[in-house]
Amino acid sequence: MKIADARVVVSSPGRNFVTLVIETVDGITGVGDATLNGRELAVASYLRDHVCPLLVGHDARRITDIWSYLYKGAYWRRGGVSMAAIAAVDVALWDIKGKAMQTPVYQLLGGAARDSILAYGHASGNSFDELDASIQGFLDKGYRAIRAQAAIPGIPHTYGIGTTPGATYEPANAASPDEEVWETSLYLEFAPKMIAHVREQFGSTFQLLHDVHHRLSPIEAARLGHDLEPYRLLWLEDPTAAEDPSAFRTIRAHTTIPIAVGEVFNSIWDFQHLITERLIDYVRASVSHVGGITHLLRIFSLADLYGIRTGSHGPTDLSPISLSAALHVDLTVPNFGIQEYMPFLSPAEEVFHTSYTFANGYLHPGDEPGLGVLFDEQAAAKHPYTPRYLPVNRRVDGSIHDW
Ligand code: KDG
Ligand code: MG
Repeated sequence: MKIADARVVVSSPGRNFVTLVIETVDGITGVGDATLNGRELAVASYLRDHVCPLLVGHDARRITDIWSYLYKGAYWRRGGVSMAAIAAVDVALWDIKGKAMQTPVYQLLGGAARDSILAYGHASGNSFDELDASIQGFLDKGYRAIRAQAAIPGIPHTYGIGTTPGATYEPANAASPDEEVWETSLYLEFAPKMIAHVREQFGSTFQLLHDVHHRLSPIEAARLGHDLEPYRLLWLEDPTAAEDPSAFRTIRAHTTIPIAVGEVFNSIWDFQHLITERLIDYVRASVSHVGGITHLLRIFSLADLYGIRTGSHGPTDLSPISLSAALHVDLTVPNFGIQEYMPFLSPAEEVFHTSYTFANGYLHPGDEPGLGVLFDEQAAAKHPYTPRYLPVNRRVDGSIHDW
């Protein structure tokens, strides 16, 4: 089953996506997601110029061999661009294998270890009233786990707030990066009040999560974790800039709040010490940023040895192909925790036809052969790439802060 062709489609149905299409000589097509928000064309070039030509003639069934060929063969290790490119190849090859064997990918990974996949949605508001309405909207749709973010008084454009209650949050909507304002002291005062408000309003009827988005120093994060302990969060996400694993020793020394980290990581090596020193509780890896299903499984297996659960990244800046791939993995791994879920912005559904379902707070990847995603290249062509960037953060004194 040799690879006959590999091509890259960059489209913008609501937002930018980079899609890899691999075809075998037998006429089987597989798709992979190579989207790296705000740096889409770099991955497209990596694939087009350096990967697609190398794939032709390889046996599509040898997924692990092709993974190692691209990872070790490049000599240069890891990095967001390279690992997104390798992920797209890997996921497309799993899709091909499933289609060739007429079975959903999750069956190839050992079969279902659970009936369905607990999902969390993103509630947000510019005020507590708006946040309450947003949370109620998610509860009405059946969600059992909800992330809560609210606008910090005194700071314009807080991270994670939809433009209208219930609307999907899309930060990468400007042709050049928007500049947002950040003030840590205001956030540290506000966040515990916001989380306390949610628990007072709704009790403990659902799992509650919160994303700090990398903005605190280790000791600030430790203080926040301590302040939030009474509210029993499922997790506190990305409390500090993730590249310094030693920060998590400080956090752990001061609080028992569960910590989730990893959406910006690229490989098992980024997670190694966080997992083996038990410094985190949830692995937030993104299937399309850590080299695909093959490598994600290795990370999840290592985490399982240490009692750490999965919490795959699933925002709308990964394409529906990534969400589908994550769901096939979620259904099978013993240490599954929770899956992030954001409904896609229109008109993504016209380009990516998916088999996954959401009901009563749970997702399922469906039982179509392969990943269960039909990518409509003609529909994609109607939505050409448009440059869009994530915002940058400046502190009130004008200096750059983590976004
Ligand atoms: O492109 C950046 C997003 O993926 C990120 O801001 C989303 O933090 C995020 C989350 O938890 O989904
Ligand atoms: Mg996050």
